[in-house]
Amino acid sequence: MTSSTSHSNLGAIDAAHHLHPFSDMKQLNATGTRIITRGEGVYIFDAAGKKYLDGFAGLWCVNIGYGRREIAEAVQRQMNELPYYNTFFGTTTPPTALLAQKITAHGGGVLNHVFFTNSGSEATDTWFRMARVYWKALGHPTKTQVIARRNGYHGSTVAGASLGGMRHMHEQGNLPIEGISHIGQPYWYAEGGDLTPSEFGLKMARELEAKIDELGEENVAAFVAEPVQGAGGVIVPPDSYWPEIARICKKRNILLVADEVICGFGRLGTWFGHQHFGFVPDLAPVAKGLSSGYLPIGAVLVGDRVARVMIEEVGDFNHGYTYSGHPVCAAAALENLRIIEEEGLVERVRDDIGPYFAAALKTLEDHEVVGQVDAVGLIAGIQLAADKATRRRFQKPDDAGVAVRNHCLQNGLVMRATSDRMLASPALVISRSEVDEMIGILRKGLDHLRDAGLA
Ligand code: PXG
Repeated sequence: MTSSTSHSNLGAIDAAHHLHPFSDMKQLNATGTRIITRGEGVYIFDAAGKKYLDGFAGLWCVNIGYGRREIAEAVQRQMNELPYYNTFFGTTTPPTALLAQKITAHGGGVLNHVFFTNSGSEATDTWFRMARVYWKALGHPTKTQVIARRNGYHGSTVAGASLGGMRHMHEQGNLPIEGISHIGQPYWYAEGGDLTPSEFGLKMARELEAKIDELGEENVAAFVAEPVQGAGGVIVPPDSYWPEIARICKKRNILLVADEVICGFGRLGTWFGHQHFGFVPDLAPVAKGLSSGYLPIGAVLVGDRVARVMIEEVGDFNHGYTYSGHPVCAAAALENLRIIEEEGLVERVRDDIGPYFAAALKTLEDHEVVGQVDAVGLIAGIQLAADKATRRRFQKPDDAGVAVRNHCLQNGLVMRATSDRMLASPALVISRSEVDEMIGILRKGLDHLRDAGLA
């Protein structure tokens, strides 16, 4: 399937038969699908041979970059040895057991167990049930409510889309389901008004306490949030936010769930995002960077407090997926984590390429249409602004983001736009010159927006 004729056929076949996630299908059928055929390092190539710097690591997941033969070889070895066996009813497979050990070795001494899933969404559904089962086993059957955040993202299953705080998702499928409520997000630039970021961080954290009071502490099971909110626009909370959230969860005796699906496995320059912010969650769903997207696998990291109850009081958790801990996916993930460890990628993000990336992006703050750059490790949100001095946003924020995103794409850079924030999340192996290339193309996209005359 490499000739351009077969690829043009593929475009038509795809349009005729494939319903895509989060895509305007009518528009897609008119414009055609982009077919990506190859990847190497931080670059991807389309069917026409055009090269793009992937500033987004696939969908925030290809942490070790594309084209790592070691993963392909590990997968092939496992395929030949044992392509499938399950982890139900008291069995396991070697890569699955070793993967559980390797993940928990980075869990700071408290996240010592994992439950395997195939995706971040399934990890969400898993901890959601587990949190309720935990409280019931402890004799608190009314502790079932879960509090999440407006504009958060936790996946597309029914629990995931309900916990997420995206209105356009709730509108489809009569969501959220019962037992879920949302508080505000720590998005200072847009919602902080005259407060300092630090004051605003405390204010937003205290919305959690107010919500617990409203629902009654005896009815609340857990609070969930992403350490850095990803799909919602890379919203980096003020420093005051997480310590206050952790304090409230502890004082009010509710489980703290850190959704590490994007932040896990080095993205923030720590193994997990909560380590960057200095708090310890009770449960932490992961996926994406666990296998760098080479094969689908997710998990829930389970802290000692919950694990003890699940093992000693619950015993049999009636939950699991045919492919929980799939040996081939586990072999890919194991090899991925070996690469991250042996190449020191987490430390590289923390000490070298992360600070370089942040400093290089900060140079964009001199641009007329950039209000603020938020960068931690190798994740960044670039806030577009119609008037920097007053933090005034474009009247049609989505149009502003799309204008920059499309210009970047034409010029060989994949970026994502959430409304008027440009999101970057490159592979952890990106070099300094590739960061420079990325920012050069992005700057041209920003020039294009400035010259487009949007108000
Ligand atoms: N939690 C978080 C924080 C995520 O970002 C999920 C859970 C769900 O994971 P799965 O593996 O079920 O997709 C995610 C996924 C985007 C985008 O456009 C983001 C995600 C997925 C697809 C697109 O930013 N995040």
